[in-house]
Amino acid sequence: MNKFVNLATQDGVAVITINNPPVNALSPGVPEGLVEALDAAERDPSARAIVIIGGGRTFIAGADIKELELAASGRGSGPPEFHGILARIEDSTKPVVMAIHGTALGGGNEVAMAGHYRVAVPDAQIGQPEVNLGIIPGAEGTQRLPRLVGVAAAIDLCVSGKPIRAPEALKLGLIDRVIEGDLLAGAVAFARAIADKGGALPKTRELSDKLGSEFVNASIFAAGRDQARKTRRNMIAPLMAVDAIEAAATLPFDEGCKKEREIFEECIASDQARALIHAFFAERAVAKIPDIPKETAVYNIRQAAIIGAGTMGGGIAMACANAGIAVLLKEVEQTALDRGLAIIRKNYENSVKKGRFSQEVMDQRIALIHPQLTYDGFAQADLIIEAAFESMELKKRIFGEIDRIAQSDCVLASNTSTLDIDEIASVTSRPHMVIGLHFFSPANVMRLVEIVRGKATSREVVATALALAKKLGKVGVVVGNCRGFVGNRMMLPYMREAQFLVEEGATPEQVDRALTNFGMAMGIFAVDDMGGIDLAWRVRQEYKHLEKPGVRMPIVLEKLFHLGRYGQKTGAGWYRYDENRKPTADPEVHALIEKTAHEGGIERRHISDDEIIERSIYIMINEGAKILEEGYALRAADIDVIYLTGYGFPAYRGGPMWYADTVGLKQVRDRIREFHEKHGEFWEPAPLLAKLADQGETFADYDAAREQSLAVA
Ligand code: 3H9
Repeated sequence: MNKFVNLATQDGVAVITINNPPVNALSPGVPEGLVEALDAAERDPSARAIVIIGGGRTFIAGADIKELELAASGRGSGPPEFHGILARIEDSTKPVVMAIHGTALGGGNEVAMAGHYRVAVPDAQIGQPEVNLGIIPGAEGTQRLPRLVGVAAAIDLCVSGKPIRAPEALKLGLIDRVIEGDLLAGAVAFARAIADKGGALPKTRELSDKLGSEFVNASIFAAGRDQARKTRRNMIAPLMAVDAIEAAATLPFDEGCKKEREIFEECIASDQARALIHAFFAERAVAKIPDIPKETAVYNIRQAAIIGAGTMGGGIAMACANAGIAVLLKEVEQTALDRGLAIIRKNYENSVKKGRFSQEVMDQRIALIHPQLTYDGFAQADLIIEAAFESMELKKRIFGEIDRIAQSDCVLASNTSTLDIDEIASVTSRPHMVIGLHFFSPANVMRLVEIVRGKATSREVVATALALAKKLGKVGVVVGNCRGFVGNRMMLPYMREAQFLVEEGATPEQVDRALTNFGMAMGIFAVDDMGGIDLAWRVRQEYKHLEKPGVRMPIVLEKLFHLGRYGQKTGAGWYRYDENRKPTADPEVHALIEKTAHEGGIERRHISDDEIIERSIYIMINEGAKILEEGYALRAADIDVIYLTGYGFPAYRGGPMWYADTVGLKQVRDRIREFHEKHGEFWEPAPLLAKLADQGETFADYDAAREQSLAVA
């Protein structure tokens, strides 16, 4: 038909195949090809029914997000419009059967729902993930979905954005049959049977029996809006998706579609959609490293070995086992090993209880983790990850030991969060095999892995780390070897500024509330208490020699440490905790802060939430700009991905650097200059930030220019 759509006939059924790799997105040309193919199939007297199927690894994964990006930024000719193709499918005079494998997401599911029937292989995934892009289903999905699955399930699918597998879709009425074995053969046989049976063709838009009554729906919509507010805090699209589904339940189909379109267009023009679409592409761009082409050879990781069964080591072991990688887990003492394993077991048991996977899956995963006190079997490992205490001396000793044992092709990784990877590598005979794999706690859950590239790390080892991150279901971001790498290097000034803010007049609760209202997953003081004030104190001691004499540092944290207030684990830190670790404000901490301020000659004043946000977030942005200019992050977008996947930065703000662009770099620079004058040298403006602001450019412009120059190189 055209280069995207192919038409053939099989056993008296027209088979329309969509070929738009890699994910068969509905890019320009695909809908047109579909219409042509449908016309031809209807004209063909030998075809009694029509099957639409995806070529390659998937059905249709949605509208082309590049098109949406253009529409969101006001470029292009507006968002794509699929009304014509959907009506054309549904009005077909021959039965149309959608044959689904891989994913039918967003516009993909919307096309599928316009078919008269849907069949799918058992592991096919079907869903409406648009809210993850800051939009709602915009191709009649909010109108057809409740007609097929009912209002409550439609709300759940559209608000959560989570896909479901074929068996659940069958239960809900979203598909008509699960096909075991060959999908095309099964779909063709299904289509023939429908044609044999004859009769009227079911059109989703004409269904109404699952739309419910106004009385029953009232509580369902209220619950849906609650779910949206709770699980998608501060986000516009999930609430708007509920509005659109409400239109389905209260208006005729065509009017409901009009309403959906209005809401869709409002969403796509929002800052949130722009930020989330940026995040989507940024997450995929991080794997593109200019000097590491796709074809770079990677080491095959079948057997991993981990040193340290503490919180990090245990979490990394689970992440490996979850991906089917066998793990040797080594500790120095039996009690520590037992404790580590007990935590792993408990975590898995909780997942089984919550129905995330079966007991059988849990048993398989635990069986992949082999606890031990020796280096037995390490000689056969393909990857060794050291996850010991954060001490250079200890890490060097361990790397010396594993260098003597490991096979020559074994990747040697450290989970250090701050230490110099080159110094660690220097004690081995093979620095090219050494890399940092900085996982985030809990490592079985958090998606980020900072991949720290040392000066000698080989390209193959970096490529292996990226492939490993993908296999573990994580996002690997390659960063340079500077103090704290990217994430923690930006985190330190953020923490310090928050402490200055409380000394100057804010309270920990006010700072945390302002930050969570801004959208951070947790306030910074709550983070401190969770991570441990003792740990924060220890990290500070490692770098105390770098602090300049005469430059004032905040000191309340030191005082909390000396009082034994280590945070959640001791029941008290910046907050006081009950036995369920629920925090409350602590007057003792307030008194301590006031006393400290008084002793330091600091006059406390009212601090606004706006100042809290500016000082906390801009200091991070300023550090991010320095990191970027120094080359420790390849792109501003890489920094965004680090903060979105590892530090709880709100996705709908796109990450700190994207957020700076949306505020306007001139405004950010001007405020930083003011803070510099008022608060001193920690606020030294980053030259890159100042330059971009002077030129009226953004970090996104900087990335785009750099992408081009890197491609030329
Ligand atoms: C929508 O449908 C709106 C409608 O309701 C209404 C409109 C009016 N478009 O993720 P991967 C690219 S909104 C364009 O690494 P995986 C991706 O950038 C859409 N490109 O693979 C990457 O490119 P590159 C609703 C897309 O196997 C390559 O494909 N749908 C699209 O790990 C491989 O991607 C969604 O939100 C797209 N739709 O995961 C689904 N999708 O190689 C979004 C992917 O140059 N997609 N690309 O970096 C996904 O969730 C995953 O890509 C998927 C595959 C699960 C499909």
